[in-house]
Amino acid sequence: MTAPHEIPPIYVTRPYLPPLAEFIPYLEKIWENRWLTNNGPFHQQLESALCEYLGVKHICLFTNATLALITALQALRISGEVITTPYSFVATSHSLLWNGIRPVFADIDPVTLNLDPARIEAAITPQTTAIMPVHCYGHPCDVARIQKIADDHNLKVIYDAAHAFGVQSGGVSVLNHGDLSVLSFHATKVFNTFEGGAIICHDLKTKQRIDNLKNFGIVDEVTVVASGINGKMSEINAAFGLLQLKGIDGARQQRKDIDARYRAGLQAVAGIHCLPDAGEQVPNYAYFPILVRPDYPLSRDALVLKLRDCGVYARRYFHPLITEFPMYRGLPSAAQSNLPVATKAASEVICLPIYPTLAPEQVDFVLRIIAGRPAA
Ligand code: T4K
Repeated sequence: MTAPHEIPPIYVTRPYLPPLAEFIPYLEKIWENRWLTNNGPFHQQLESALCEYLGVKHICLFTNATLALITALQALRISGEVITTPYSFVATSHSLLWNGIRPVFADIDPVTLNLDPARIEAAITPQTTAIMPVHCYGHPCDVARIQKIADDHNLKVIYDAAHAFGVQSGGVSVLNHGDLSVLSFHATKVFNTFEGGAIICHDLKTKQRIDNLKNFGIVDEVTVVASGINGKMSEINAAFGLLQLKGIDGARQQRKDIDARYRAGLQAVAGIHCLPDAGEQVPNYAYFPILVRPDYPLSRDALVLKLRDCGVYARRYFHPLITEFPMYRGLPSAAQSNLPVATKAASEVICLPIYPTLAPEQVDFVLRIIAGRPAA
């Protein structure tokens, strides 16, 4: 089946962009202020606006989530071993290596594809200092069990919440769990500032330490107290974030509609498994992963190619597992035998296109390819 000529490529995601004309007044203001970065007025406004929208106490904006993860580990003085998931984007574990920390990979839960708390507990050694779980695809981890393990073993918890913008669980933001949470505002995310990220923390003292670490460790003109990085968000990125925030609820509703259309359309397709829907939680519909099981007529990779031939650029997030990359595969915890659930998920997953401007007819087109039905 080939894509009709008028159908442009359908990517796994497209950035949500408000009308260009609405951004011009923000640019004019930046030109007028001549304040381009280093905690400028739009930066401060975005921090306040996000605290309110997300329902969190403190937020520290960053250039991207990778630098935010690296800084979060530094802020809590994490060393030794950190337990994390192999089923994520490679930035999660790279942040550990950048700090000289040894990643210890634990397997994931077969239903949520998030770190399995029982496997976290089993991976603890005297060198373990922290846990770095990922709210994969924006689905909340088992935060209560992870906190109990952390409390029992005196460990810190840093959530890689790159996918979890706006997600709530038990009536509160999922970002309020753990010691720190890190968001990504990359172009491919639910809320984007072109590039960007943030650390969420719960007290002012920690915010001050993080703000200091993202500004070279500078305290004042003559005092540098740590080997901090340059992780600051510029005024252009912050201004774009403020504009984008105005339309975010509408964009999330459009994602929700697409999620529902996929679920209904895939219900009867043998061999295609969708992850459970959000139930009582407030999700953000960041991704739409499906698992291609053996009773589907094609292999996962054959379906990816078939979609691509039709102009649909679905992605295999997260294949390969992080543990298959050369800088990790020699670690004992990276062995496939330690990670059977993650290994299976990575061999079955396809993330289907989901973004606010994806039209219902485009969703139906993707569904027809998967169902093996001829074009309408
Ligand atoms: N932790 C987790 C769990 C993460 O998933 C990520 C990032 C991070 C940490 C680190 O966050 P940041 O440091 O990036 O803030 C993408 C993103 O680059 C990456 O941010 C994201 N996770 C990861 C899951 O996906 P790629 O290599 O797949 O991106 P790329 O360039 O192939 O883009 C995917 C599709 O998106 C394209 O086919 C088309 C569309 N696209 C992309 C861009 C950049 C656009 O339409 N416009 C664009 O500007 O990694």
